[in-house]
Amino acid sequence: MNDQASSAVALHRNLIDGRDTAASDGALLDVLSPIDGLLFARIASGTAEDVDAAVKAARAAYEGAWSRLTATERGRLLIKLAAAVEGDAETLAALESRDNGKPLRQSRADVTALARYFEYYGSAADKLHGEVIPYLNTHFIGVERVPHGVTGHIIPWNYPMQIFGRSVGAALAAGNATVVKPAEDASLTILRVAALAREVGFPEGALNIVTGLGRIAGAALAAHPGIDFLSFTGSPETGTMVQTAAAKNHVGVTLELGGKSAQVVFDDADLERALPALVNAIIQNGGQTCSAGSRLLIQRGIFKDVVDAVAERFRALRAGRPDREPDLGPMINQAQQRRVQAYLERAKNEGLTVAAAGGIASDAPAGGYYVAPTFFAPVAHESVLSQEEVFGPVLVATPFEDEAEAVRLANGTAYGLAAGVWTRDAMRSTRVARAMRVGQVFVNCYGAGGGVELPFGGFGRSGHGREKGFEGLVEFTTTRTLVIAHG
Ligand code: TXE
Repeated sequence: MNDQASSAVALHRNLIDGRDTAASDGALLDVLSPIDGLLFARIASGTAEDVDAAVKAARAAYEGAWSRLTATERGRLLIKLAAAVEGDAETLAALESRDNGKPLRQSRADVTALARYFEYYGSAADKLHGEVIPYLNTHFIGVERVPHGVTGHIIPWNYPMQIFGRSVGAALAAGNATVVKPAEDASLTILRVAALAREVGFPEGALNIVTGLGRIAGAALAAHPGIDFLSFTGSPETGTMVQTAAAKNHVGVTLELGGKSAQVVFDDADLERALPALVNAIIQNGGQTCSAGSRLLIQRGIFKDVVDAVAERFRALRAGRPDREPDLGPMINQAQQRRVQAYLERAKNEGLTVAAAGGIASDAPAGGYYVAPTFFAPVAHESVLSQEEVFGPVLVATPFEDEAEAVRLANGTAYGLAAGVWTRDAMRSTRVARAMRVGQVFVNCYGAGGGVELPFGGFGRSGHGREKGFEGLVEFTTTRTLVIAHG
């Protein structure tokens, strides 16, 4: 494994060309645990030189050992990696909770999803067919699906394992060689999984990991002329920089940039079923989820009742340390904690009504980055809290009169990632679901537990391109058309 337990503070190095490698200038970044704010590991602060070495290693693999494998052999390696991840599940989950702060049950769910991604894409690798096109009788036209070449993957900190699985798993299955830049706040599980990949026999250079700062290692990867395709999940601002860098090299990019997703609750909804899902959709992972259900749109006749019921649940919520199975853990870092607190302050200064707030567990360490979950109602659709992604445990509720207004409000932000529709009226549920300008709509449910098989991605400020499911595999390919004259 890639960690040297020389002292309490483990050192983790990059994986380049199959070897553990220090940053070219030897620089390290401190890794603080969000649970208590204490230093517990150090990672390499990757440089442009390291990124260049990783891209060259990936190119060599792409032109060498990696490309010599058949699709079936690539798939088998991914399936072996899925088994290795499952075998290492408890260690990975504990490491993720320490590094990221998420409750252990969420870390375990992330490990399961990661293994499923490798299994799903591994078993799909040799089913990625091309097609034959009817043309002149004198010609045979074949269209084959081919990998882009060397792909770059910039991963955020909120679901490191899941996002690594959906992006890198698909890219490898399609035959690309990969260079990955994990988030500086959550690199450790990705490094460990990469070490497992080496153990199960991935050829050197097929999977390279360069940790470090976004503005240095991330920017170098996005701009590297040796990269043939990029996958980015993170903030819209950084997404713009990544897409600009990709444009300069004329390569494609998928962007997954978060959301401000609405849950629309009609007055005939099954509230017993809806209420836990309405709360969980914003509390899961401390609200640091791109598809978090951060806005409730509630039909006016039941507005007060639903707000009261959600408020009651909110008051019982506790943020706490991951090993105590709290409702939510800490925010990822101090900057994110302050960002959420600033939104809360601003909302209060603007006179928004706090319908309910949860608390911070009494045994949560003082140095951790905890935030009490807060529910505001009623909140105007135009307010900052209704329009901007907070990425924390902050929920707003807005009343609506009728179906047309519900659709207008649900689609009324710059984002378009996910939506929920709660009604017993089957015709209406389908009509409203199909009017949502988002990549995924949930009817009488919310969230898909990873949703490995289900295409996912956004409209507008949520980004473009699709990940997960077979669509996500196709994104990591392009085509080559063969025009063969035979008569
Ligand atoms: O994101 P960044 P941050 C949103 C969420 C959050 C906000 C800020 O609203 O509050 O973004 O989070 C790398 N070139 N999401 O600052 O900067 C960085 O190292 C290339 C939504 O953490 O976008 C990390 O690996 N890469 C979201 C990744 O980009 C750069 C998940 C994401 O970091 C870079 C996370 C650069 N110049 C945050 N600068 C979602 N869609 O789920 C940084 N990076």
